[in-house]
Amino acid sequence: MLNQQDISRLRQMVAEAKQAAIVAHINPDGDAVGATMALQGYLQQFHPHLTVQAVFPNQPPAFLMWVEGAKSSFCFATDKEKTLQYLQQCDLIFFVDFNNVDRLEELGARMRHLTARKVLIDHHPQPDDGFDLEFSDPSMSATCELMYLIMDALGDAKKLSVATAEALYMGILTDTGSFSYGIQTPSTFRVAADLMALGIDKNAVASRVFDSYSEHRVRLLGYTLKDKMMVYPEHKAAYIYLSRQELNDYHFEVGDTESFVNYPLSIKGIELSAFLYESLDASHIRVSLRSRGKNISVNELARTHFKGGGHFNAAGGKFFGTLAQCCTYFEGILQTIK
Ligand SMILES: [Mn+2]
Repeated sequence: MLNQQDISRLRQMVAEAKQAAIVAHINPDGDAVGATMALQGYLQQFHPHLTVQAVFPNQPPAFLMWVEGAKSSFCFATDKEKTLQYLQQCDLIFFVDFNNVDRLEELGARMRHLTARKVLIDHHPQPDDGFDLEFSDPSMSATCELMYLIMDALGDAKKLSVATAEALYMGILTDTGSFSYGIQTPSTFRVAADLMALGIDKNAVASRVFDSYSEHRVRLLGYTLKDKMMVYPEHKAAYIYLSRQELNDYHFEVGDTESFVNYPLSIKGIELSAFLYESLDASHIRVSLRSRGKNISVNELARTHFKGGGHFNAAGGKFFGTLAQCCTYFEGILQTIK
């Protein structure tokens, strides 16, 4: 629940600031890009005294970049000096859709000494300390849902631009798998209804996000499900795994494997799914985890075994070793799950 005191403090912090940045997590997804660009659009519209800039630790996938303002966002991975220079001059920094500065990797380390006020807006459990103001609510389906409610509490929701509303809608749409999971309260549907009333083209948003894959991506999915999926009905689990070579064979681009991890869950009786794949620089294995229902917390699984975290039903982490070792390790974990 939003409390009026936090909203007043936010209003005051924005009024007092001159230069702000909005920073999302590494490998930005639809919710991260949507929340970041919506907040930027909102601040530009309602608080024009403020210079504001979206900052992504690395490049978001192309199918998210249609959102207004996204193309002029800063990308730390490709332009470190410009990004750091901008951040150094900020007196206000928003952190959206994550709650642990470690998730920014190198950018996080480079930001530690900054003295700007820090505001968290996020829906993951167990937020870190160290923020000056926290909007953290794991009952939200998406950071974009929370972001809308904050804008509403500030009294501005009815005047949002269509572009801002579409960015927010994209975040809810992607974080809930088109309104099929992660929704815990009726609030999600109320927010979606409000966004629709603002005039968004919801079919066009869905189409831009979900119908813009390359042929290579669709073939990679086919290959993965046919040849690279292990199913363990006795453990109600399945996983898929890909090497860097296989990703390269299918001309992998950022975002191509987004949502792959959800496919094994569409098998009847499977409650736990993992996607294990070699990182870009082959230094480690990226681990993406999903579960269905209330039996398995992949947040706990990721925290215990893969130096990561996330939500009860969706989380991620890392494994340091080879892909084969990671598969064996994961199979070992399955033995411990009833
Ligand atoms: Mn999210």
